[in-house]
Amino acid sequence: MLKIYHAPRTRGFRVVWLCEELGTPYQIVPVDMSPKYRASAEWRKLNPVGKVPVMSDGDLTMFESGAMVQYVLDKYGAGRLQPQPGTNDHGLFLQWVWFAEATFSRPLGEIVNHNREFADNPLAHILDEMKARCRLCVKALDAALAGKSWILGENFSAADIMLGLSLRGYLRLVDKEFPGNVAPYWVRLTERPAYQRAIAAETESAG
Ligand SMILES: N[C@@H](CCC(=O)N[C@@H](CS)C(=O)NCC(=O)O)C(=O)O
Repeated sequence: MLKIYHAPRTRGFRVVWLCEELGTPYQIVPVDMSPKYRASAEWRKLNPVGKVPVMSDGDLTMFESGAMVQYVLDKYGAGRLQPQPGTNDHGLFLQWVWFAEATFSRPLGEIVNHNREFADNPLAHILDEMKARCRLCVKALDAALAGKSWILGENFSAADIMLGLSLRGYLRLVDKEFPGNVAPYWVRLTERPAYQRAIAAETESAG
């Protein structure tokens, strides 16, 4: 069975949610998020830079949440939740998957790291700059979602899962609500039964 080494509200939620959407069996293995544990030799063996998540499937062990999502789609998706590879739609799917992590989640993660590492003296102008980058991502999403239910149109895909986790972080770290088309998109995402099951599984795993 897939094992997802995960801590609440972090990127492993993408894989948990995807497994819930696909009906793929998985188990959440809770991770101690303390910097001390993440720097330990035990954890660095699984993730060499001390981050979460990690996923294992038999004798395969992986880090990088987007790569895990793609692996699960390709191995267990049977064509669901991603367009046919090699098509224009798949190109746009990859664009939004990568945007969610490489462009949007990056400044969100840096806000968390800055607040932790410089808790005694957080630099407001640095935090403001990172928040501005996050708001620009939400503005891009607002424009891209015009007239659509999901980021690729009428079909929900794993790109929405990737983006959904970033939007979840945005609400916690940047602004308490979304503008324009992003607000109803967020409602649609969080009303999905698989999203709600993933939240329940995450909460239960945290004890
Ligand atoms: N690109 C990586 C980023 C992993 C990442 O930054 N994870 C965060 C939690 S969501 C973390 O472990 N942060 C702790 C740190 O960077 O010190 C992925 O998608 O898995």
